[in-house]
Amino acid sequence: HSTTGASNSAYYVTTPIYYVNDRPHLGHAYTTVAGDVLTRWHRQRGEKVWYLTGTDEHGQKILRTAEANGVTPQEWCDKLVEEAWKPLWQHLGIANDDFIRTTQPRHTARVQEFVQDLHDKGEIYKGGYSGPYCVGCEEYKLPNELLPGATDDEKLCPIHKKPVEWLEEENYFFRLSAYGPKLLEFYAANPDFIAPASARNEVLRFVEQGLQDLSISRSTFNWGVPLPWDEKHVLYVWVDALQNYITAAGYGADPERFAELWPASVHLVGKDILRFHAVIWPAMLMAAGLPLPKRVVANGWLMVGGEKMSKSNLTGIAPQDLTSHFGVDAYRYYFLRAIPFGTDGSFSWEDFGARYTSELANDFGNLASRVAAMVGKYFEGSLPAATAAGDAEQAVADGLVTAVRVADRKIGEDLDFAGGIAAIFEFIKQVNGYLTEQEPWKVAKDESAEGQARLATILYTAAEALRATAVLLNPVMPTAAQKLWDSLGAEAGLGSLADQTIAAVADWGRLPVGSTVTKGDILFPRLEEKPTA
Ligand code: ME8
Repeated sequence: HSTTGASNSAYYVTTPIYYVNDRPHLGHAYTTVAGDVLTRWHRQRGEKVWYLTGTDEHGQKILRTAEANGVTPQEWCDKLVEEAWKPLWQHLGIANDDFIRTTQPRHTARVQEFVQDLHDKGEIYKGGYSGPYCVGCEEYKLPNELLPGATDDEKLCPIHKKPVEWLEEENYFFRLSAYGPKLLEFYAANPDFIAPASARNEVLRFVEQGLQDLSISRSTFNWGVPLPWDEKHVLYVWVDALQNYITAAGYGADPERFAELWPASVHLVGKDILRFHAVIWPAMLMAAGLPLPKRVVANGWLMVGGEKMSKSNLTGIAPQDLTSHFGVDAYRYYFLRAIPFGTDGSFSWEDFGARYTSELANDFGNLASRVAAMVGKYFEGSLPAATAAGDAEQAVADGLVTAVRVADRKIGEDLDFAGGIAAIFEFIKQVNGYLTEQEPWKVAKDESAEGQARLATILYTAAEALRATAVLLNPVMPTAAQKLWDSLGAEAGLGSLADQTIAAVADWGRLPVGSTVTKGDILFPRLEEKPTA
């Protein structure tokens, strides 16, 4: 069963393919974790989902890094992919279905066919271009967007704050300028194509100014995909890179798979690369006669000291420094919960520590361990039946219905991760409030049949609420959710956590009476002192 439309279509999510000139940092992990949560949420709906990430390995930036390190570019890429990028995604529990590398023949061969096709259709012509170029962005810049440098002659890239270089080349051009009106028509007909609204407006303003044709080849170096009709040129790295989304999906190689996956449901990107995805990529697909992706969603920037966090201003914090302190689950949770998706945000140890303690350890972790402890103490770990339910219990069940509805819309549709997670934690707060009001530890002292029936009802209600919480938080914090599932003894009656659907999660009373509840691992242990280094 699928809610994505045609029965053969999968929910296909992509991340940018990252440059492997250096190791991954918090910014890359931010986009990839967001994509993973989105992916897992749709899986939890029972949909067919495909999650793609990978690496961008051609271009001048990679070539220069390899040269500076005295190895071939291929050796450099192989090393970074295997030693840094793949291990980080594994460490963070990223459940990607494929990992595309742009140096793989399954990519380069298809890319050559794609551009040959555009060439055959007259979409590509030979011309000359000169202009300021930023190697960091791998992009020609417009003179009016540059910042002043140290001398009169020096101009800086507005993103990298590094000097641009003057490039003058004879190369091939894609007739991008012809697509301005068609793109504007497309944006108007598909108001949800670009999100958030700020990103959409930026793209509209940019395209309304008129587009220039795009230089799509380089002849001054050879680390790239050779143009099939003129092998002295390699394809511009961005044109090569964007096509990963279709080459990985089986374009030109596996028509059945391609029909299932393409067009992508969501391209997740940082706002720095919005134009490539919302202007150049759709124009090239139009030129090739292929369907356009359904959505391009831009995340904001993680900032350090008021600047976009980048390889050069990291202040030395790697994702692993944070996971070793807070754990992987809390890491996945924190950035999505603390920063509204689409806006810029800063990381601080203090804020992370505060949320960890109040939201994860106290509100969520303590609730789970208190409930398990009481079922253990009063009912020998066998979940009792709720035979005396009333308005208070109904209110908890109603709260769950709301939480599921809101979270499903916000996470699954709007990519408002902070809002969706907040809705789930509202429910957790409600359950805590319910226990505070019902005072099961006092009710336990009433040994009458009514007293024991109330105690059983309260504990069933709390455990059943936790059952739902485990499912709802599984996409965000899979390890903690699994521990909770285990501690509720839910698998025996309900099957695996992965098999629980969002549609059924609010059906009250699913956790079977008699489930074996045990006090498992503490979900979020007290933090050690913050590392000083
Ligand atoms: O641009 N905050 O690769 P890249 C949030 N190879 N997200 C950030 C970030 C930050 N401070 N820094 C990086 C490229 N990102 C191209 C992409 S796609 C066909 C080719 C994330 O290694 C964000 O998603 O520079 C951004 O778009 C991406 O990393 C850029 O990674």
